[in-house]
Amino acid sequence: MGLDANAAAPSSAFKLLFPEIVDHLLADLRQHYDLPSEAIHYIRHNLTYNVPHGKLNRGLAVHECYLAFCAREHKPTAAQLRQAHVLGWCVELLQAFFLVADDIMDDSHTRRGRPCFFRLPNIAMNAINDAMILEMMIYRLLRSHFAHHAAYPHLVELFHSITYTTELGQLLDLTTSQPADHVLLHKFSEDALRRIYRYKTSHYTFYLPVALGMRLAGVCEAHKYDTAKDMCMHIGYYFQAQDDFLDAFGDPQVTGKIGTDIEDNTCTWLIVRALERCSADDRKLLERHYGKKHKESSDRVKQLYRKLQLPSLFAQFEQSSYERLSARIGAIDDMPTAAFELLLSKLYKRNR
Ligand code: GPP
Ligand code: MG
Ligand code: MG
Repeated sequence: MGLDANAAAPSSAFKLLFPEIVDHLLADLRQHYDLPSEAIHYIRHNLTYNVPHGKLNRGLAVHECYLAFCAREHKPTAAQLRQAHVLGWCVELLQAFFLVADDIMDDSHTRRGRPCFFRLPNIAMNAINDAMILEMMIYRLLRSHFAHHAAYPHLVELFHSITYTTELGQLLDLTTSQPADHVLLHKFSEDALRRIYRYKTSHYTFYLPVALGMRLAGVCEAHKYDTAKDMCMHIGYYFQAQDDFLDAFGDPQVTGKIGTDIEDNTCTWLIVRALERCSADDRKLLERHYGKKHKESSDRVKQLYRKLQLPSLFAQFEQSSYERLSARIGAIDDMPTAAFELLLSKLYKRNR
C-alpha cells in the first residue's frame, strides 16, 4: 500500500499552513498578553528563522501516518487533514526547540545552511529563552485546535512524555561526552549508543509523528502503540547512525551543518565501530585526538576512520539495515504498515 502518489500535494498544503500558524500564534499573544510590538516582531523572527527551513519530514509524517491509519472506508475531510497539518507543525516546533538548544550545547556553527540561531549577534544566549518559547507554542496550538477533541489529553501527554524522554537522551549524549577535552574511550559502547539513540532521537523523530497520526485516526488499542514504538526504535537507530556518519563524512553544503561530533567527544556509530576494529596504536591515536577542539585532531580521527574502512562498513550497514527493517515491517500483522514503509523509504541512502 503506497502513499507516494500523494506526496507532492500534502507537502505543499502543509507548507502553506505555516504562515497561518505564525499569524495564529501572534494573534494569540496579542489577545492574551500586553506585549510591545518589538516583542511580537522578535517572536515572529524566532518562529520564521527556526521552524520552517528543515526537511519537514517529521511534520509531514503526521499527515502520512494519519492517512495510513484511517479506516479504509473513511476518507478524511479537509478539516481533518488540516488538523493533521497543525499537529505536524507542533512536531516541527518541538524539533526547532530542540535544535536551537542543542546547537548551543554542541557549540555548533551552522544549521540548515545558515548560522545557528544563537550565533546571530542580536540573539546570543537569548536563544535559551527563545527555545523555551518555541516549546510552549506547541501547547498554545494544541489548546486552540484540539481542546474539544476526544484525543486532546493523549496529544498533550504524548508531547510531554516524549519531550521528557528526549531530554533524558540529551543528558546521556552530553554526559557520555564528558569530561570535555579528555576522552574516556571505555564509555563508548554499543549499549551506550543504543540507549542514547533510543532516547534522544527515535521517540521524537519517529514514534511521535506515528502516534499522533494514530491518535488522530482514533486508534485506541494499546498493543498497536507498542508495535509502533518498537518499530520506531529500530528505524531510529538506523536514522541516527546515518546522522553520525554524515556528521563526519557528509557534505556540509548538502547537510546544511558542519559536524562537531569528534570535537565534542560524542558517542557515535563511527567511534564505536572504530573501537571494535582498531589496533593498540590506533587506540592511542584516538586517546590523543578524539574530543579535541582542533581541526588537525579531528582530521587525524577521520583519517583513522578511513583506514579502518568505516565508509564501506557504513554502506554495508545501510544496506543490511534497510533489508532487515523492511522484513520487520513486513512481519507486522496487527496494524497497517504503509506509514513505516514510507518513513523507511525516505531514509534509505539519504545524504542530508
Ligand atoms: C540532536 O542530536 C539532538 C536533539 C535534537 C535532541 C536535543 C534535545 C534537547 C532536549 C535539546 P545531534 O546533536 O546529534 O544532532 P545534530 O547533528 O543535528 O546537531
Ligand atoms: Mg547534540
Ligand atoms: Mg548537535
